[in-house]
Amino acid sequence: WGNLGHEAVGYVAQEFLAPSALAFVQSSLGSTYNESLGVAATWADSVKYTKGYTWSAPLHFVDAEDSPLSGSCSVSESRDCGDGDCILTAIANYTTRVAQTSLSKTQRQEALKWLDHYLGDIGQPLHVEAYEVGGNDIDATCNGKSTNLHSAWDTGILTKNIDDNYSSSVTTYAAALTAKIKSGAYKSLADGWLACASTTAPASKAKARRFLGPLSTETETDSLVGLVGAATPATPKARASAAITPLACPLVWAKESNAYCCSVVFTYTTDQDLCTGTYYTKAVPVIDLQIAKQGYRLAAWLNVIFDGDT
Ligand code: DCM
Ligand code: DCM
Ligand code: DCM
Ligand code: ZN
Ligand code: ZN
Repeated sequence: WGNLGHEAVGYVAQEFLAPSALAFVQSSLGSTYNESLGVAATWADSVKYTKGYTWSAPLHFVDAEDSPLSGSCSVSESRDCGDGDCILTAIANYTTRVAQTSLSKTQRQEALKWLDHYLGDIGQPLHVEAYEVGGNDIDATCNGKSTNLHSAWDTGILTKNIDDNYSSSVTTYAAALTAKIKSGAYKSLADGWLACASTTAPASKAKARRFLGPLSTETETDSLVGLVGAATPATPKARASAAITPLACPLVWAKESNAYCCSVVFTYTTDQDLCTGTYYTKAVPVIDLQIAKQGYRLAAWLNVIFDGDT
């Protein structure tokens, strides 16, 4: 997402934090970010191309090598994140680090800001799609202006929706999504959004074994959970060789998001303007849902980490 999408995810999440998660968010982000996940959500993009942070650029997405134009959408960790450098492993890494009391305040604040951002990006269907560089290489038109498919989904469609229906105010938009979760059309769905909320369960035993090597059979389950939550190796070199085990939930969210590539994202016709008419009308409810859902999931994720809630 662009800034508006990320801010909306953060502002929605802020409304659902349990006491200990809220206290950590407020003290960690501080006045620099107005103690708000909404304000802090765009930090990850602001540093992406700056010195010392270029390693983070591939962590904003996972290139799912599926065939959305043939109606075949899928995400596979071994196929799509084999090098361990994608949004799935990034969420696992920063889930461990945000709770790691041995890290500095700055490192834990950064871990929070990465989670704030990546739990948003994983809900953008084209951040879970390899085809044409996640749609970046597909020319598109939005409101009569030349752009690309990825950018229309990150920014163009959402900007028009917020301009037209929410007085160009992202906080008004986030408040509307929050109200839909608390008492509106999303209320009956929200529980289902948290069907996956374990911050420790590995994506699969087989996958963990591939990343971590053979484990003794009798203690396999415990070892896996322990390793997922284990302290991160200290040196960059050690980190590089000890790949992070992906977690079950980010993969679930990624599959849900990627499925929209088949059902909606690639259903435009030649020369169709993506930010008006039938395509826009189809895309807006998906974008609203994905942003609301990821905001709610971000809160639940932090609540599990800091309050032990489910
Ligand atoms: N690093 C890592 N795993 C991450 C993020 C960063 O191992 N998820 C490493 C890469 C670099 C160091 O941290 O060794 C910081 O990056 P740089 O050296 O580019 O400043
Ligand atoms: N992006 C993506 N998948 C890729 C490459 C990039 O989802 N394989 C995203 C990251 C940014 C946007 O596309 O949101 C533009 O990428 P960049 O800034 O790297 O050009
Ligand atoms: N880093 C990270 N994830 C890790 C380990 C490190 O993002 N698992 C980042 C934090 C620091 C940088 O890499 O910005 C260098 O880390 P260190 O100071 O631990 O070498
Ligand atoms: Zn993007
Ligand atoms: Zn991003």
